[in-house]
Amino acid sequence: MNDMTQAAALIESANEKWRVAEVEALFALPFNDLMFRAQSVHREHFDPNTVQLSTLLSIKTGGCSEDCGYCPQAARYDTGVENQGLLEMNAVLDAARAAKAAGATRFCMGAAWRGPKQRDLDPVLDMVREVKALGLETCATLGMLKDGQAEQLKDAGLDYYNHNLDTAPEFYGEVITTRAYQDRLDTLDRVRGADLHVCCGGIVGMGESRTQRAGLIAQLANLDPQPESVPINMLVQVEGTPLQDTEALDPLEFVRTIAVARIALSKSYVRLSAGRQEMSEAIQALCFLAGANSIFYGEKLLTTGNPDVARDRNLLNKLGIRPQGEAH
Ligand code: SAM
Ligand code: DTB
Ligand code: SF4
Repeated sequence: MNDMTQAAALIESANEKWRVAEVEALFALPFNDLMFRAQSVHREHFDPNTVQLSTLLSIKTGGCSEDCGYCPQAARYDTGVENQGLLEMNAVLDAARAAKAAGATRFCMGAAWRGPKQRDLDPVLDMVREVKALGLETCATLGMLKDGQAEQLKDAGLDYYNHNLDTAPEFYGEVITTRAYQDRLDTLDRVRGADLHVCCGGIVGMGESRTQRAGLIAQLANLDPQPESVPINMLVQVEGTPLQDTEALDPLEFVRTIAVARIALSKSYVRLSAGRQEMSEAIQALCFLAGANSIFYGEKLLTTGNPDVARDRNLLNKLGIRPQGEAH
C-alpha cells in the first residue's frame, strides 16, 4: 500500500474525518494516477457501466427571497426568469410520467423557496404521494426545513431530500449571506433524522480556490453517515446573477473534482449535475471514468438547459453505459 491508499483505508476503517489537506493531496495527484485510483474505488462498489437517471422539475419557479449568487431564481437579480406559482398536480404528474417513459428512475421536484411554510408543504406532500404511486423514486428540494417537515415528507413517500452545502465554509459567505452554513447542516440533520436518503453536493467554478474545492469535498465526506447522493454542479453562468462573469473553471479540474468526490465518498452516487449542456462529450466521458454514476436527464434542469434525451442516449450508447433498471 502506498501512503495515500493507507490513509484512505485508515479513514474508512476508523471512521475518521477527512482532513482538507488529505483531500487536497488527492487533487494534486498526477491526472492519470487520480483517474486510476478513482476508477478502482468505483469498481469496488459499483457496476462501472451503469448510470442512474434523475429528472428534475421546477414545481415553483423564481421570486425567491434568498441571495445565492449563482441562482437565476433569486428575486433580487434581473435574470429574465418568469415567476410561476406552485404547479397544478396534473402538470407535475404529466412530467413525471414522461420522465418515467424516457427511462428516468427518480423524479426530483424543486421549489424556489427559502423553505416551505406548512401551506406550501401540504400540496407538495400530495405530489410526492402521487409521483411515488407511478413507480418512481421521489426527491424534493424545497429549501430549509423546520422541525417535523422532513417527517411529513417521509410519511408521504419521499425517498430523497436534496439540500446542498454548495461550497467550502470559508468561501460560502462570498456567495450567500441570507442563510448560514450551519442552517444547511441543521436541515441535513433533520432530513437524516427522518430517515430520508440525503442528496447533498455543491457547485464548483464559482471562483473558489482548489483548497476550497477540497474543503467542500471534505465537508461532504465528513457527514456521518455520508450522503447517498452527491450532485457536483459546474456553475451555469446566468446573466444578471453576481457570478455571471466568473472565470470559467478548467474542465479537467472539474473532472478531478468528480474523481476526488468518488474516492472520498466511495459508496455514494456521484452525480454529474448542472453544466453538462456546456460540456463536451469527451469531458463527460472522463467524468464517468472518474466515477460519476448519475446524471440529470431531460432537456431542462430547473430553469436552464440540459442535454436532451436523444443526445444523452447517443452519448451513453457510444460509451456502452446502461441506464439503471434497463436490461442488458
Ligand atoms: N431553493 C432551494 C434551495 O436552494 O435550497 C432548492 C432549489 S436550489 C435551485 C438547488 C440547488 O441548485 C442549489 O443549492 C445549487 O447548488 C444549485 N444551483 C442553482 N443555480 C445553479 C447554477 N446557476 N449553476 C449550478 N448549480 C446551481
Ligand atoms: C442540484 O444539485 N442541482 C440541481 C438540483 N440539485 C436541484 C439544480 C441545478 C440548477 C441549475 C440552474 C437552473 O436550472 O436553474
Ligand atoms: Fe432561492 Fe434556492 Fe435559488 Fe437560493 S438556490 S436563491 S434558495 S431558489
